[in-house]
Parts: sequence; C-alpha cells; structure tokens
Amino acid sequence: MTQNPSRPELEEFYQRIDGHELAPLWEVIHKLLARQPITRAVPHLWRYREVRPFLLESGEIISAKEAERRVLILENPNLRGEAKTADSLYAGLQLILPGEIAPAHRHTQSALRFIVEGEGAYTAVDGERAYMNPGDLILTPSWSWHDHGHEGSDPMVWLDGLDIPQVQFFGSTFGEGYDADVFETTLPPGTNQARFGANVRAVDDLPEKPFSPLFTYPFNETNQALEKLIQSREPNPWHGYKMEYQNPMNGGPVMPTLSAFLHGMQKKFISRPYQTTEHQVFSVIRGSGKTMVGEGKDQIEISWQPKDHFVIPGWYRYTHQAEADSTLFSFSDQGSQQKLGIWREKKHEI
Ligand code: GTQ
Repeated sequence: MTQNPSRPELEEFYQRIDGHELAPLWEVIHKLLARQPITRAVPHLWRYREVRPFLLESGEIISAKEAERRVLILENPNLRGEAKTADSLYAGLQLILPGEIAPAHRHTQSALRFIVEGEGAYTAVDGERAYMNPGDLILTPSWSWHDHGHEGSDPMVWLDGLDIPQVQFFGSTFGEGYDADVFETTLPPGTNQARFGANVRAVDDLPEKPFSPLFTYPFNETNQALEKLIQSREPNPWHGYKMEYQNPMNGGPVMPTLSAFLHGMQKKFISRPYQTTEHQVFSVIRGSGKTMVGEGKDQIEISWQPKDHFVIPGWYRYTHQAEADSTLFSFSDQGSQQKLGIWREKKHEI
C-alpha cells in the first residue's frame, strides 16, 4: 500500500496508527494536491430524440403527484447512481402533463428551470405563479416554496438545474413538504417580473438574500438582448456572444451556487480553445454545431441539435463550432467557485 514498498517499517507504522484513526498525508498528498484539476465527470451528450420517448413513457407509468417530481436525471456516465451530471451539478428533464400538479415543497437546494418544450404550465414560487414558455428561465432559490401545475394541452418539459451535489458536500441537505399540494396564491402572475425586471427598485427594497429577487427571465426579453448584442459588436473569440443572467440587485450571478448564461454563435463561428474550472451543462435552443472536448486521442465530438443537452466538466479544453446560427443556454457553478476563490480560466490563442 505504501508508495515505497522497500520500506517495511512504514507499512508497520501505518498499521499501528490505523487503529487510532490516523493516516499519513505523504502517501496521498500527490492525489490531494494534483497538478491538474481532478474531475470525476466526463463530457457527455443526451440527444433529445433519444431521451424524449423515455420521458413520455415515464408519464404513462407514474403521475407527477406520485413521483413528487417526475424527472429523468441526466447522470454523468462516470458518476452513475450519484444523481450528478458533473461533480458539483445536478441536471434532469422534468415532464408535467396537462392537469397535473407537482406538490409544494421547499429545500436547501437552489433550482433553476430552463423550458425545453410546451406551454401552459407554471411554477409557483412563494405564492406567485410564473407561466412558462420555451426558452424562459425560472428560479426557485433555496428554501422558497414551489409547486408546478399545468393548465395547457400538451406535455411540457423543462431542464432542472440544481446545486444538489454542492449542498450535499456541506452536509446541509434537507427540505419539507407543504401541508397542501398547492401553496396559496398571494400575488397575481407578473408581479415579480414587473417589480424586479424593469431596472427600477423600490428604495426600501434592499438585497436581503443572496438570490436574485427576480424569478422569471422570459426568453422574448433575453433573446432580444442577445440579438441586439450580436448586431452591435464582434463576437468574443472564446465565447462568441455570451450573456449572463444577472441578479438585478448587484449584477452578479442569479443564485450563489448556480450561474446561468445565454450563448449566441453565428453560422461558421469557431471559438478559440478555452478551459475553465467550472462545470457546465448546456441546453441547445436553436441551430446546430459541434463542441470538441478534450485533446488529442481523448478528444470527443459532441454534435448538437435543438433540445439536446450536454455537459462539459471542469478544466476540459473545448471549442464550439456553429454549423448554423445557434442559441444555447447553459448553467454552471461559476459563481460558487468565484466566491470560494478557486475559479480559473485559460484562454488559448489557437
Ligand atoms: O422541481 O422542485 O429535478 O425538488 C429535483 C428536485 C426538481 C423540483 C428536480 C426538485 C425539483
């Protein structure tokens, strides 16, 4: 077990200290203080045309109410059984059918939803409903009551992004169900958007919590911002056009543990190779392209289409290649890593 089998006195020493719950750092220090970030996750693509039939099938065998949340977790191939898409991130695709309710609960984990298909469903956050359309971003910050319902006529699917592994790391995982399926509605739909989404703030509304008070970012607004950005300047060589969804109170990430982004890439755009310590999950909105992840013989090609989802774990070198004008959503743990002072990036010239 030692790194140095020629020294039996070490082995004998380890055996004696073992019973005292002691271990020698020098046998593991190189693993703990590695030269490169060690992510257990691997890059992976979930094609929507393969996942969607399973999602719809799940709708035939269990109701949203019975399931509490009817979600197929996007489990990283190298982290099976751990409900992780990357080391620090959970992602899943949630299905809700017309007339269904996913009952109210709250938990320490923060969640975001990015709408993939359908209309007519809502997420209620602390007593206010946000009706959702494809491309909308909805936030349910830590400990906010939330339930989902569907008043439309077709299946509705969204991407759930949660900080489950981060909260797990701190041993702070807990939550509770509400006494009723649905949390009482206290404010009409649109209140939150009007109050916090118009670049004005009540003078006595000071930031109380480290979450964006705005819990809905409609696609018709964010997409327009992206389109105007594309029309007004050159793309960033590493990111194309990349906008962060911000907390209007401070311009920072929407929630402490989860950052969200909208990406625009014009046809034939190829990003310069980039590395970042954050883990990223992408949802393709429109267009098509390839993302080359890794280097040399280990490089894999992620060839994406609308509604596909893929993960790029931290520190994998990657480049995006847009084959058509493309729009993507992503979420990551960037804000979390930046708060901890461990976030790094590397911008390659070629
Ligand atoms: O919709 O509240 O994918 O609590 C995992 C846990 C969704 C939700 C998930 C959750 C939810």
